[in-house]
Amino acid sequence: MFNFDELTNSVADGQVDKAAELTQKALAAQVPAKEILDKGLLPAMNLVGRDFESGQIFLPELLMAGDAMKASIVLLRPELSSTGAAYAGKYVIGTVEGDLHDIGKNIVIMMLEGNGWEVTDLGRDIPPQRFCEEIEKGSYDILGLSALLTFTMPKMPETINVLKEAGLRNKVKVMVGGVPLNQSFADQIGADAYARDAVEAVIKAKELLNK
Ligand code: B1M
Repeated sequence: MFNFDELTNSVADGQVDKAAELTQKALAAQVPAKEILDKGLLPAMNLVGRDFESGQIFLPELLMAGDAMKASIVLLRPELSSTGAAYAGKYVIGTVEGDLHDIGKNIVIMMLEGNGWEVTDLGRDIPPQRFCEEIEKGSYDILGLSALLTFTMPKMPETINVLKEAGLRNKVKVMVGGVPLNQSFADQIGADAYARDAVEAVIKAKELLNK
């Protein structure tokens, strides 16, 4: 039996090398990547999020935990994004302006790729105009916007407005996601879909194409 707690603690403690080593160990023991993510890695982010909020840890610790998370997730990528799935469509995604959180977005990308989507990742801290330029020049089915901070959420309606002003809103479906969001926010800003997590992002993306 693989010890998920040890992996969780190594990520939460920001031990980059140990976290990567334990992730390798889990993969070598044939633990499915999705299980490593759900049982070993994601709980670490909840742990540090809680400790940060209660003032038990500070930004440097948060940063180190984020680095350990990324070092582990990258090892899961080959399995999560390997695809036997048929081509699904073109998806462009980014984290909105002012927001540096990209771990969740990167997981969404891997799951989409694993389900046949061709994904362009614009990265993080992406201004509305940059999203707009990309939609103008590409032929994307879906634009995905991620935000993890309550104070960057307003960049989502701003991006949708910039698309409208450029006459591009009908060219692409807009999906939004990130921990502070919910369906009613998505409805309020005129997004076409809201996804709670990466698994739901895949389901909603498919639904959007069928609409
Ligand atoms: Co920050 N941070 N952080 N942080 N951080 C949060 C979000 C916070 C909730 C922590 C807390 O206080 N409990 C809090 C936000 C509070 C709020 O806004 N109300 C917070 C804060 C305050 C901050 C700073 C402001 C701290 C400071 O400077 N004083 C600062 C802001 C910097 C900035 O962005 N401008 C900051 C910085 C950072 C780090 C850079 C150190 C680091 C991020 C590293 C990185 O991403 N490269 C970090 C981290 C790691 C976190 C927590 C601990 C973990 C986030 C994470 O990766 N979760 C987080 C607390 C928490 O969430 N529990 C916290 C795991 C990830 C897999 O989940 O991102 O939710 P998540 O993604 C999910 C879903 O949300 C969804 O699917 C994903 C996978 O299932 N999803 C989508 C996401 N995007 C989607 C898009 C979709 C669909 C679904 O479609 C397009």
